[in-house]
Amino acid sequence: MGESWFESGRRAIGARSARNGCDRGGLTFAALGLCGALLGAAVPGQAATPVIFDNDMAIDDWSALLYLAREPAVELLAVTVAGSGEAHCAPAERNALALLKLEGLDAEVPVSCGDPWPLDGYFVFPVPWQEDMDILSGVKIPDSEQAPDPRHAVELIHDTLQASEEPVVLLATGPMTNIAQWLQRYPEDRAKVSRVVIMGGSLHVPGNILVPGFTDGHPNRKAEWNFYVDPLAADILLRSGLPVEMVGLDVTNTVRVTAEFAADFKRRANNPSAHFWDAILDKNDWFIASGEYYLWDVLAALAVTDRATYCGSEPMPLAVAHGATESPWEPGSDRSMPAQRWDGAPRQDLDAESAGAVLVAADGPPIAVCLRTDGDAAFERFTQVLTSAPPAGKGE
Ligand SMILES: [Ca+2]
Repeated sequence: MGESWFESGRRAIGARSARNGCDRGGLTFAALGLCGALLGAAVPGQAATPVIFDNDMAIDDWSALLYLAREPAVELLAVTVAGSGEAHCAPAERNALALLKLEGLDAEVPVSCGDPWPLDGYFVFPVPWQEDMDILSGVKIPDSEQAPDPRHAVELIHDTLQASEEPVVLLATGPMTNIAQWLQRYPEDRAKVSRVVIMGGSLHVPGNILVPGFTDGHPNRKAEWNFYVDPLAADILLRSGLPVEMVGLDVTNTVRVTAEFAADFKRRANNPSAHFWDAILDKNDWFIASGEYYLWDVLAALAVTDRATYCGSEPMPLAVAHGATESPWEPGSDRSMPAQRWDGAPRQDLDAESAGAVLVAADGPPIAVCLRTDGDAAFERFTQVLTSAPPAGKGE
């Protein structure tokens, strides 16, 4: 630990600028006039967007992380894990660092986890999913030699924002636990945030909690998983007044992963990150065949760089249901959570039937609800970034 995190962060920014290949001398793509043309979103001379990626290290968080690491229009500042989400903290941190190592970024992008439970309630993702996410679906990649950042995820978000000279995009693709805690602990950080892009919620379409073979009999028909697991956190964020863009099931339903997409990706895979993702698709062929797998988090990541294409939105004030109940839903609850919530109040049982449902509020700050997207463009852009030759200066 001979270097402060701030210094390492500055070094990472320099490294990423070189990776982007658009602002260095020598034989770069920029010098050849190809920087923007080859990789689409990056424009020579245009600074990359600084992003903090708060996620829960599940299957499509992995692909979103690789996309962000390779996307020239993104400057990935930090990765924080919502421990309330689909993977457990320790394996999630280890896996995030291993994925960053595929792109040579594990020494430059700090990774840390937050609380391993939601703000309130006892809901968890199905245990078989958690176990599969903890082991990257059984796909082996080399571990990073880097240790996770010792700070709590909320502290890492705060410090990263304070260190950034430019406003930062928060991209959240797990339960909003870390984001809600950060908002309450560091309200002065708001000015440092340009946008909050989230994968979560469903407004005009049914939820996705009921999954045959995993959650049979579940009473919830409205919620999306990230909102369901920590509905109080989602409600705090949507009512916060921050500029939130909600990439929910209304648009992610248009990016269903198909066997045809997987075959096309396999044909184009040409580097370690792409080969990893190809192996994940192979391991999850059953998931693809079920018709239940979508590029949820990837679509939110794409909206960070190209909102016009991926998030045609309408503004409306929203809230998220998180009512308590005297009749808890025991399947899918974890009673090992602390009896107290994050704020010291008693942890409550939340109503499983309504938890996480998105409600149109009578008033309040408007949320940009994404209702239109270009699914074909999303698949192509994702594949293009994951299979493009590394930008000049990239790679060790
Ligand atoms: Ca996720």
